[in-house]
Amino acid sequence: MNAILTIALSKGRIFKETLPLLAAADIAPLDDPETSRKLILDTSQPDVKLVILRATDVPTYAQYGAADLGVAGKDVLLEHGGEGLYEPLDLKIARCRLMVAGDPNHRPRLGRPRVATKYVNTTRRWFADQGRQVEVIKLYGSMELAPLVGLADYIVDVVDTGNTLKANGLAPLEHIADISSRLIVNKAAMKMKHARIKAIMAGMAAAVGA
Ligand code: PRT
Ligand code: MG
Repeated sequence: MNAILTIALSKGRIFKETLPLLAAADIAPLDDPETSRKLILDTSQPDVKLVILRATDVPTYAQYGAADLGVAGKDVLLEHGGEGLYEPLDLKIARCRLMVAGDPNHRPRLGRPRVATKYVNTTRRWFADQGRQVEVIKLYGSMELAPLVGLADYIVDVVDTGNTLKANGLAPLEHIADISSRLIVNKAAMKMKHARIKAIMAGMAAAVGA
């Protein structure tokens, strides 16, 4: 019997879009995380388990080896920093753009503009690299609200269709990065479980964009 191989995923769009890629590696979950309350899912391979996490926690589990593999958005990886992780495969799923957005008609306050975001590290880096002084305000969700109630002048968030911005009178202003989800691998696991991880990577890679 092989040691268990654990793959960390988040519910929602990443789970849905990763399923066909896992299928190409002969891995099918035996439960649906949207309806099951289980956080560890068995799969068609008895020695492969899926763990279902918040999207922002996926790199942390993989970094510490609590998961061998994971699927995480590049937005989440930029913010995490990627310590202890390899990022061998762009899965080209859950694509979007990381943007600075705001009300195009709003005049920023005097002094340092305020930027609300859950991506505080990436946001600090973006403005610091340009020598722009801003005050970064950490939020955990609904960033679009912040400019509407005067909490912030700008937000940094991921944008797909732009409909959420538009519905709130906001517009994309600056493009920070193109985002897609990446396969991540714990560095020690890549050595210790190399053959099995390589096989999974090959199966998923063959299905990317297919
Ligand atoms: O939702 P939860 O708080 O649990 O966590 P999460 O938002 O971090 O996870 P999830 O599952 O919503 O997103 C996982 C990953 O999907 C993100 O890390 C991104 O890499 C990627 N992704 C792709 C997106 C979007 N597209 C996206 N549109 N993540 C979030 N959104 C948001 C966007 O910010 C907006 O609020 O969806 C809303 C609709 O977007 P528009 O532009 O189409 O209106
Ligand atoms: Mg979400």
